[in-house]
Amino acid sequence: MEFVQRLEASARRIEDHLRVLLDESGAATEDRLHSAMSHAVLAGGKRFRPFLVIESAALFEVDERSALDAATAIECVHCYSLVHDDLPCMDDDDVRRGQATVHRAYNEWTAVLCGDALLTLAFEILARPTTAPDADVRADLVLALAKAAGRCGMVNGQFLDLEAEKLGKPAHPTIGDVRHLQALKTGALIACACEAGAILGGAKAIERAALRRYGYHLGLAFQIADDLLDAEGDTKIVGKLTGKDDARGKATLVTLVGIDDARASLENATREAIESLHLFGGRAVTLIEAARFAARRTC
Ligand code: GRG
Repeated sequence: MEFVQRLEASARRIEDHLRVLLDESGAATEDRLHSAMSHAVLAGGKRFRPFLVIESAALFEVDERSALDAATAIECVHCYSLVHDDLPCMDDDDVRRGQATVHRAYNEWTAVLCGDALLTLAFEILARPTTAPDADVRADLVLALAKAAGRCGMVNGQFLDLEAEKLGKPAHPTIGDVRHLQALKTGALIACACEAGAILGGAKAIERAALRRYGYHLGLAFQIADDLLDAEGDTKIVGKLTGKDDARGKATLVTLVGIDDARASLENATREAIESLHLFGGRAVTLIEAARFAARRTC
């Protein structure tokens, strides 16, 4: 199967599982919160992070249901972050995944609570014995996701991003500042998705570290590709407004060093990601293709 077909097939499985877990979470009644959560999680999206969980878990022959649960939990965190990022007090976006953002389709307080509910649902999923029978494995997953999503991970990256945009701090961001911010905002959750498979599979420390390193470089590549899409992409294909970074004077690798050098950094990060997988040999072929996909994506 071609890589893109494989990614799409995995996305359908994640969506089916998201539907089941949303209903199981006690929100089976069709109230507006359930509806907002469904709007946030079921409206498309590449499902790239859950794909990484499933493919990294496949390296260690992890049970399918466990991998699917952990993958879905990480997608819930990703979807929550998008809902909150789109809020008027943050990035103030009207369109996400080609449809109205949650605060636009519902209202602001519903969007805040919808994000909160998705974030907590993620940890509820990871804490269930069905996700992993071994309590130490569950605790390890919870710890890894909390660190990646929280104060020293994605939330910190988002904070630095907003501080830069709204308060002009730092006044003259360097490439190092931008890379640090992006590694936290985008890279931490991607690295966690790659590491999750190793945690589920009881991998050796060296294998787990390799997947983390892969995730780190993949996260950088994914973000540079995002910046390039913002600079060059078509809103209709990307599924959100493009050209925003330049309009807002936002510091990204593209705005700091230009398109050509950003492309060179993207190639570099992709190569580093692929090299990180060498100890898995031919078993990592899909993860290698995932790195190439992240670099060349058009949405
Ligand atoms: C609100 C704590 C908090 C964090 C928000 C994810 C995020 C942090 C902000 C989104 C803004 C953004 C453009 C980030 C850069 C890269 C990124 C995460 C893009 C969106 O992820 P994709 O491309 O989206 O995987 P889909 O829709 O395919 O899931």
